[in-house]
Order: sequence, then structure tokens, then C-alpha cells
Amino acid sequence: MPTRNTLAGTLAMGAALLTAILLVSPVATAAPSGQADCPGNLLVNGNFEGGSRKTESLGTSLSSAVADGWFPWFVRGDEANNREPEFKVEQVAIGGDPYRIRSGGQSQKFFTTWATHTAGIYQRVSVPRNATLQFAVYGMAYSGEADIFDPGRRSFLSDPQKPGNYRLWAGIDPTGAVPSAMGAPPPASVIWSEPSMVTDEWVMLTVVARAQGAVVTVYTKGTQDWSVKHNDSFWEDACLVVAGRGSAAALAAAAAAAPEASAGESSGGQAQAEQPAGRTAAVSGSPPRQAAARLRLGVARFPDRLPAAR
Ligand SMILES: [Ca+2]
Repeated sequence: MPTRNTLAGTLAMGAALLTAILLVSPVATAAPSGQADCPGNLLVNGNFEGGSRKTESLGTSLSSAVADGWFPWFVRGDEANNREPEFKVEQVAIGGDPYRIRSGGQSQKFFTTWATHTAGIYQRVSVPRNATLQFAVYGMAYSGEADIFDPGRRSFLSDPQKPGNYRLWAGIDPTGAVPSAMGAPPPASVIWSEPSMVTDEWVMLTVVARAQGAVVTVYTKGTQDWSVKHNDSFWEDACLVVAGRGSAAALAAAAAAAPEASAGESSGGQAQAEQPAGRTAAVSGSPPRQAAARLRLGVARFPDRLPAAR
């Protein structure tokens, strides 16, 4: 809080102790990272720090494992396009890449090599009946043809010259529906966030929806255009709260101050068309405005399916 510190520095030496306490208290209460950022979280194992299990009994390949509380989904295609991804819990304790972990020592990962996928994880959860809910989850994409090691981050980074165009979404199914089978897509009733095509950075994806009953399903989704060598995504710090409570309070306030839906929809579409692919991102710079637009529009404006890979 540099502004307040500067202000404090200008105070007379004899300033009241109470004043000093008030000035420094915001620093002491700065929000910590991880699940502490999500009071009232309705999700289980949102930070992916819990256990995990192999998922072949659910219909995945033998090699996949998913964090407890979460379930895998993917669209079953062929060897190059929409191949089944491998699901793994990235774990520092067994040599996982710390750059791909946002909280603690674990994140959820899924990936294909030299293939595209359309896949994600989901969790079905009880909620207050007909509540308006905000789902936020952090995603990080790693995508491209080359192997580019960055010494500063001590990790391999995405190839900007030959990218896979990896896009990330968050979604809520307000009816609590789940995919009909392993290999089937999520139901059409899912309301999706806007996509992000940012790579190698954590992007908060967020979506707001009103439950149609007392159960909803939250989803993450990743898909790509090109079957490049690396199509990986990592997921962290999922948070589902009743809108207007806890960390969602600021979003509700932003919604109240947002422009009318028609203006928001028009300008949003324009921005998507004009910006270089991928940098419009879901939310990276302005989660409150994105969420506000979602509240007013009430329906995803972006397609669930994207052009087939080459
Ligand atoms: Ca974590």
C-alpha cells in the first residue's frame, strides 16, 4: 500500500497510535492466495491439493488420474483431432513443474501430444435452491510446436510461431447435468465463460449463472485448432460461491454499475473481432466487467465447438 505508507510518512511524529493502526491494517489483511480467496466455496478440493485417483473405471485410458472430487470428460475423436487426452495431477513432490502450479504443490493437468483435444473436468455440487452462482477457476495453457526453455521461469514455454491456439473456458450447468458418457461432450445447457487464448500465464475464467434447482455442475474446458506437439492445460483454485457473498461481492457491485446489456454485447463482440486472436481472453484484465456482462446477457455468446483442426 505505497500511497498509504507515504501518507503515513507525512504524519507528525506525535500522531495518535490509533491512526497508525488504521493506516497499516489493510496490509495486514491482504488476501492470501489460494482457497483463502474463496470464502464460502461450495466445491470440494478446489485447490487440487487433496488426493487423486486413476480413472480407468470411469472410462478413460489406463494412464489417467484426476483430483478427488473432480471427474474427467472429453470428446472422443481420432488420433489427430480430438484424441482422448491424458489427465494427470501435476505434483511438485514427484518432479512436477512449479511454474504450472498456482497454489500449494498440485494442479490438475490434461494434455495431448501431436493431437488436439476437447476436454475438461467437472464437479457436481449441491447449492442453495435457485441461487445465482459465480464460478471462477484459474487456467494456464501451454501450446505449440517447439520446445522453448525459458531459464528465468525454469520451464518450457509455448511456441508463438507455431501455436496450437489453445483456448480455455469455465462453465456452469445450471441444471446439474453431466456428460451422457465418457467420450461425450458436456450437455448443451452449460453456460460458458468467454474463452482465453493466453499461454503460460494463469488466467481467471469466470461465469455467473442461476441454478435451476439445488444442484449445478461446474466445468472446465480446453480445446485447440492445431495438432501441435504440446497441447497442455493446467487448472487451479476453483471457486464456486453464491453471487454477492464473499469474493463475489465485488462482482455484484460491478454488475450494478455495468452498462446496459445491448451496449455491452455489441462492444464485446467488436473487441473479439478486432483483437489479435487469443489476446481478448476471458478475463485476464477485467474479471468484474466480464462477469457483469455475463449476469446481464445470461447466455454464452461464444460457440461451444470450434473449427476442426487441420
Ligand atoms: Ca494447487
